[in-house]
Amino acid sequence: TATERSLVLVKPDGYSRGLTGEVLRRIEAKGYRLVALQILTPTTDMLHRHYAEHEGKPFFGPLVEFMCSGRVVAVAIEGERCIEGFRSLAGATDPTKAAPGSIRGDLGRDWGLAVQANIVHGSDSPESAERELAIWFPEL
Ligand code: YYY
Ligand code: MG
Repeated sequence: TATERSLVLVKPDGYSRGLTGEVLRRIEAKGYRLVALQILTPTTDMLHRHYAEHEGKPFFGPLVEFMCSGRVVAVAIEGERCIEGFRSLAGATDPTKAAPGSIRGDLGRDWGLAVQANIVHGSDSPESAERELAIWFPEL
């Protein structure tokens, strides 16, 4: 096992629905530490870098537009295997398919209305975490 850092984003739907505290509560209850936290409206430039792996996919444009439509809470977390652990807390990408008990499974709404909206983002690998943390927290 290894102490890792991961990037978590509370997306505009999560922030506007007042779910930030609930997401942070679950992260802390799991035993991960909050290392840095910022509330901001991201620029399209940041989002293009953040979601570079999805460039060219049909949902890329709507995803970037959604992500800069409002405030986002960026959180750097730290803990043993927290990259995989937070992905597990978040649940599957599609909120309807996400298991009950997960953030998306418990709190996410069906994608019928807004396909991009699934409350949270979490880095998916150590390489992604390092790359994404440098975008959102260059000072870390
Ligand atoms: O890592 P995760 O957020 O669970 O999913 P990704 O496959 O990396 O996709 C990033 C983001 O894009 C997802 O959270 C919602 C959105 N998205 C979408 O709008 N439509 C899809 N078919 C797949 C993903
Ligand atoms: Mg992803």
